[in-house]
Amino acid sequence: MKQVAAALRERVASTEPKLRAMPEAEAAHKPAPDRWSKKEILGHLIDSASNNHQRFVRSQLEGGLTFPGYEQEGWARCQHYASADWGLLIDLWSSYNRHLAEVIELLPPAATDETCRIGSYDPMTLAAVVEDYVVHLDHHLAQLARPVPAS
Ligand code: NI
Repeated sequence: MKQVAAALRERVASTEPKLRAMPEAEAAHKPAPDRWSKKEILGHLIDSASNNHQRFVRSQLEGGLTFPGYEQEGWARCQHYASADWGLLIDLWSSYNRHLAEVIELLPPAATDETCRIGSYDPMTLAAVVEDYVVHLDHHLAQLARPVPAS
């Protein structure tokens, strides 16, 4: 888990300055009416952080838990990420992930073997949930790094 924590810290350290340098207009640009802007993608990553935070903490206190999935479009819509303040989203995403890196680094080995059932997915160990968290993060960080076409 130490390596995953280090990888997560590295993602925040390398991404945060790029997000801060991105103009609000680029962050708010929707490539199509039914596609997410960069604000909405970063908001989705905050939702991923908050849902996984619950899994990382609760699985240490009580094993073998069942967690709800989260309906990503609804979460983004309810929280109005499309019109959220870009700086606030960056602050929240960066701080949340710095904290999650601490939580991950300090996970007791016994907890990482606990089984998590999430939504309709097959049961997986907490260690696999933690690893998937960073894989999912990388998928969306690649989207955030893509340039917005000039309009
Ligand atoms: Ni996603």
